[in-house]
Amino acid sequence: MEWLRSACPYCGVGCGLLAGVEAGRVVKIKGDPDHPANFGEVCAKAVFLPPTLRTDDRCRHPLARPRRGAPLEEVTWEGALTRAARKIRETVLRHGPDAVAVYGSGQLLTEDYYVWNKLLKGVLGTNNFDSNSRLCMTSTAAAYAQVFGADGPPTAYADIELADCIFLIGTNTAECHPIVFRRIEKAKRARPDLRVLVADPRRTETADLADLHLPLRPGSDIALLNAMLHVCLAEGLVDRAFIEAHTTGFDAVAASVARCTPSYAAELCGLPAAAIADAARTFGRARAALSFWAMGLNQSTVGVAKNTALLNLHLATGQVARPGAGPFSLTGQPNAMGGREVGGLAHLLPGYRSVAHAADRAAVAAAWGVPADYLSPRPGLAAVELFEALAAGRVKVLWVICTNPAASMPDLDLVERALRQAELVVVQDAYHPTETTRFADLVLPTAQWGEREGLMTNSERRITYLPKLVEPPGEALPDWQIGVRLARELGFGHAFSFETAEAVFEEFRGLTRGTPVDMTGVSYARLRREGPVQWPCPEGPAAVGAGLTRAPARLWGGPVGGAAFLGVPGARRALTAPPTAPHPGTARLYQDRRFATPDGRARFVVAEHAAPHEEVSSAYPLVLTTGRLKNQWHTRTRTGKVEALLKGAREPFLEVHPADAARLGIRDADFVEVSSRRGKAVVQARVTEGITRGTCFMPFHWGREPGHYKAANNLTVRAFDPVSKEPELKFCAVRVVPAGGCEDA
Ligand SMILES: Nc1nc2c(c(=O)[nH]1)N[C@H]1C(S)=C(S)[C@@H](COP(=O)(O)OP(=O)(O)OC[C@H]3O[C@@H](n4cnc5c(=O)[nH]c(N)nc54)[C@H](O)[C@@H]3O)O[C@H]1N2
Ligand SMILES: Nc1nc2c(c(=O)[nH]1)N[C@H]1C(S)=C(S)[C@@H](COP(=O)(O)OP(=O)(O)OC[C@H]3O[C@@H](n4cnc5c(=O)[nH]c(N)nc54)[C@H](O)[C@@H]3O)O[C@H]1N2
Ligand code: SF4
Ligand SMILES: [Mo]
Repeated sequence: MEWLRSACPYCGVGCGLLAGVEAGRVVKIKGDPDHPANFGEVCAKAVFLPPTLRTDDRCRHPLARPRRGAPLEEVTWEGALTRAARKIRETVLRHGPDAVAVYGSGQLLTEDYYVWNKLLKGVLGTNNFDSNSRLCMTSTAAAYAQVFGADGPPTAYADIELADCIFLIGTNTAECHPIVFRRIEKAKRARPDLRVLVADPRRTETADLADLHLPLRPGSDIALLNAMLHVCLAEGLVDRAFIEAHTTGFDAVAASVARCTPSYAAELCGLPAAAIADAARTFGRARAALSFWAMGLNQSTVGVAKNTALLNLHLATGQVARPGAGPFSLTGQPNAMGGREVGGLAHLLPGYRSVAHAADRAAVAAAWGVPADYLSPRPGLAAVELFEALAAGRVKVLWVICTNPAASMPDLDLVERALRQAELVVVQDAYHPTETTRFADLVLPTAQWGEREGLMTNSERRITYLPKLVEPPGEALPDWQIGVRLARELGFGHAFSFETAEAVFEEFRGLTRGTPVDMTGVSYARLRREGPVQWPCPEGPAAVGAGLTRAPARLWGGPVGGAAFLGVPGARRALTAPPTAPHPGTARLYQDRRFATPDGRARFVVAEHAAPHEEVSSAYPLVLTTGRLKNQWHTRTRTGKVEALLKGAREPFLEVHPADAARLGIRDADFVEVSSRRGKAVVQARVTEGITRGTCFMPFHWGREPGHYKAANNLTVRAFDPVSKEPELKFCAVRVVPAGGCEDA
């Protein structure tokens, strides 16, 4: 067996993996001891990758429906792409380019993203290229841009060992970013004075580690964070010198939190005022406070404001721009960061550029060899808008890549209507059937993890090279190659002459020069030789300064497993690099306290509490929040097929508080019917003290395929944040009653 380096295709921790390859198959996985994201640690999802790679339901050949309603039949690649190209050409001629859209995924590799983004925005002339990151990280990306002047988490995993307060808000790190969580646990064991605060309506495995758990009501985070800032102001825990020298807009924020006292917030949050004040003091007095967050903040109609409220707290207390301190968004998917870098959202262009800025469009147009006015200044349709436009008949052609919206989007009735209404639905997936391929006119088989090469960027901005380890099954192709073939079929071969993934990256990295995501110093050769690198990493010699780190080059060239620094947390090495050495990459942003805004100052942004989109009422008296389970990944196309990962996750369930259960006449393990204004689910109740009263929780891993009434997204609401357009997947109003026994579950 040969051991080869790669990285994990599941969560944004971005663990390095060693894949044991034998006779053309990946047969074993272990953690890569040399990878700075995990130092050899690995979680169960990654360990059980091998059985997911060669299942009977892998897509092996292109499939097409001769007409709507007919069964899918095997066709040639040429046949499939000719048909698709013909329909796209026809649609663009008749209805304009905005009648075509691609819906992609944070699980695509950087090269896949780049090719498809260029095809839509640079060739077809529509910005209708959005991705499932819209359901995930866009609230964070928008807040970073508002406050720091650019997207991008400023922190690094190595900060965990340097912090003395870790604030986990709206993240179930233990289940969703398990290797980061283990690192926090380890840090706490090593330094019992490290304070851990958790704000989550559920007492999760994450909350079990907390010195203080704040079981706030869903949707009340802004009140909590503003009250914490209020306490810091009242008790002199703010860093006036930092505010003065490096920020703008403080007075407006200070005024806005003046009335948000702990007792005011206590009311909204359902928390004791004293607990809020306690949390504020722990955060404000810390030498270095580090916060982590994920979907509990982002998936909200006030998702951006939840994020800016947290960033305000960091700025005001000076808990930012130094080692061990700062905000650290946990990216969900393995390459959602890469997607943001290449501009893989409907309002972005490569290199953190915006479709709305003329200079940004001009730079990209020049690189793509098209006239500057060719790129559309209008943001394309964001995920939810896209499905609404499809349902309304305004978008005719939808191309879905590496995501399963018929299970993962809110309000599945709308999604199914949209998919039926579309004139052409193409789904590019590694598996068939999925909830979404059921609606496809064309299903295109893709090479998945281990079957194609390319790059991914993890939560700490670290870029890892993933090699092709084995051949894909049947005729499956890498996602970027399908884009190139379609471009050639459409007559744009000259702009898509890429023969390798490396050639795609070479073009993209040129577009990052001088941008916040500069990776001109990164190449396939370097990543293969030296291992992963954190951007920014410009070409040319390193600027001598603080915060530069790299993995020891020798180890990456040497034999696998011989890690001299195995187990050394952080394996940091501050480099005073000789001026001729290549730039080593950047562990932390803004260490010189110059932010990416025009004046170099970070901006305070007023964030006010606002009620969620849906109010509870007598008809729908409970709040439903949704989320994840440790050993299942999203819509279960991989993890749902591994026996070892199904323990505790065979069927969906509903967590309900005992007081609510008693009132509703529900006992533990009873089947209950959960209804919202949009639909129904029928699941088993888990009566538990581990959820705040008035709230219930359902995992969203099940779509309608295993049974119509198992899908949490039958219930969820598609209202979204006005800035980030991220939908409110963490809050809708529901009614729960004992199931009558006659419902078709
Ligand atoms: N095992 C596993 N790991 C995963 C994934 C997976 O599918 N399975 N998916 C990956 C992806 S793409 C993502 S985006 C991440 C998501 O990672 P997380 O965001 O950590 O996961 P979730 O379970 O969606 O939600 C986290 C917590 O938010 C809490 N919450 C709900 N509403 C609120 C609120 O209003 N305020 C606060 N403060 N908390 C609230 C929920 O109770 C839940 O415990 O996980 C990644 N990792
Ligand atoms: N109610 C509720 N809904 C949610 C959320 C929530 O918290 N609550 N979270 C939201 C979030 S944060 C996210 S990120 C989304 C995730 O939702 P999805 O992206 O829909 O979920 P996945 O199951 O990861 O879908 C990935 C698809 O790509 C396929 N695939 C795997 N590898 C490859 C490949 O290499 N190429 C191609 N072309 N296909 C491949 C898989 O088989 C699968 O069908 O769900 C969102 N939906
Ligand atoms: S923590 Fe995330 S990246 Fe690491 S092995 Fe587990 S799923 Fe993969
Ligand atoms: Mo996500």
